[in-house]
Parts: sequence; structure tokens; C-alpha cells
Amino acid sequence: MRLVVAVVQDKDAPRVLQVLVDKGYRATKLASTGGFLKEGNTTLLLGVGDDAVEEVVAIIKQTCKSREQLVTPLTPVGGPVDSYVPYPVEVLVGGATIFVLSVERYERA
Ligand code: 2BA
Repeated sequence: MRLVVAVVQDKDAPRVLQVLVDKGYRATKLASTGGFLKEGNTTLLLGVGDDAVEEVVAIIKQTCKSREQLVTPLTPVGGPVDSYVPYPVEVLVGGATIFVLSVERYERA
């Protein structure tokens, strides 16, 4: 068994979850926050059989879109504040960030 951990954008979460649950997969949805943008995103946990990993990853890839997001960098610490002009920069946010882990033991009590 494998644990698929997928960080997806909030906008894509309802759809990807619906497709996965409709296909019979069990899933847990966690509210998470990206370390870089410090904005909300969604982390999905799915315990699946080894042979289902590729299908689950394919569904996540198909249903989650990449989007460009504007980020305004913070004022540099210790730098001259009056001459600093914070220009927004574009960041491409996935799609999805997917981790596949081996599960040592799985029980439902
Ligand atoms: P955030 O950490 O908020 O990152 C959002 C986007 O900002 C990233 O999109 C990437 O395009 C950019 N970014 C992140 N760290 C950066 C850095 N040090 N320098 C320049 N740009 C940076 P994604 O790569 O698609 O990541 C989307 C979200 O997935 C992340 O939100 C984070 O919550 C999660 N994630 C991505 N890689 C991860 C990893 N290796 N471990 C844990 N979580 C990860």
C-alpha cells in the first residue's frame, strides 16, 4: 500500500476530490498553507493499493491546473526602506505537488 500526499490549489480541490471519491478512492482533505506564498492550499491524503498509484496520480494531474500568481516581495530586512519599490513578481503555482510514500501498516478499526 502507498500513501499519496498531494498539495493542490484550493480552487481545484472540490473537483479532484469528487473524481477520486466517485472512482471509489478513500481520501482525507486537509487545509494547509504554502510556506512560500503563505496562502491557503489543500493537502489530500489517499491510502491506495500499489496498483492504483498511477491512476490516482493521473487523475490529480488531469484535474489540477497551473496558475500564475502575483507576489509582492517583502521589504528586505535591514535594507534601505525609503528607496525600496516592491514590484510584484509572477510565480507559477502547480498543478499539484505529489509525494508517494510506502505504508508500513494500515488498519481501520
Ligand atoms: P508555496 O510554498 O506557497 O509555493 C507556491 C509557489 O511559489 C510554488 O509553486 C513555486 O512556484 C513558488 N516557490 C515556492 N518556493 C519557492 C522558492 N524558494 N523560490 C522561488 N519560488 C518558490 P509549487 O511548486 O507548485 O508549490 C505549490 C505548493 O506545494 C507550495 O506552496 C507548498 O505548499 C507545496 N510544496 C511544493 N513543493 C513542496 C515540497 N518540496 N515539500 C512540501 N511542500 C511543497
